[in-house]
Amino acid sequence: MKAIYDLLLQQRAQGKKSLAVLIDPDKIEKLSELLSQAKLFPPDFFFVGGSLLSEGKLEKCIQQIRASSSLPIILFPGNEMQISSTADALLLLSVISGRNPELLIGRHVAAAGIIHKSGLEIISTGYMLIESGAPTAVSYISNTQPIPRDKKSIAALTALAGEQLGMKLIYLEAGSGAMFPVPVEMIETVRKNITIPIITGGGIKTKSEIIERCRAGADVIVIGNVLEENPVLLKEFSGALNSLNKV
Ligand code: 1GP
Repeated sequence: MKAIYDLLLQQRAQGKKSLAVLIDPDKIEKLSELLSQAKLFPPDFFFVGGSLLSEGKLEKCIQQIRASSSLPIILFPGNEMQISSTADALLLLSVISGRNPELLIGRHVAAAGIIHKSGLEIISTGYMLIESGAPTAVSYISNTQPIPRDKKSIAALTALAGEQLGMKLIYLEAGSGAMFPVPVEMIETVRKNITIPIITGGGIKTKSEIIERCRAGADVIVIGNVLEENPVLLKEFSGALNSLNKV
């Protein structure tokens, strides 16, 4: 398989936007239905992970996706226990919006050996939590404060620092099930200040929210909750991406 990061850069160079479906292995009641929809209306990637996995279903979940699809599977780990060599790549997240040293370097040191042995493609990712209307699982679990929604310049400088530190992606995260997705204006400002690809997710529920965020400069849109609840929405969401990519 072509290296996933190279693929992202290539797509970015062509102005192509991507859709990633986030699957939380703890919530896979409708996974078969979602995978059937993904055959008909394929996203670009599957992301797999969650803030807290309590049921040890990561491997089973990856196997189930593999059995039904040849799309890349990217780990989006809530912690170092969510690493599996059966995926294709790992977003190595550093929570650069926060000041929790464990999530900036501590856990990375603990997991470095396992990650190295996994053979996964490692994509160093500056992960930025953005305030989204109410506390989210990710802000609670990470024990960090999100960047206020109206502080575009803090977000832009944080993303720029991430790029200067050598990170390959910036992930603007409102949090799973967020009340409000990351503001469009914030994505626009971050886009103007960095050159690396931008991923955004958290609380995105509609086609227009996808389109606005892509137009603002996001390269990858991640959707979890609404597709978990209602897999048939994938048709509409991948249609939105296709319409943007045709222009
Ligand atoms: C990925 O956490 C998000 O960044 C997914 O959020 O579950 O709200 O779509 P939703």
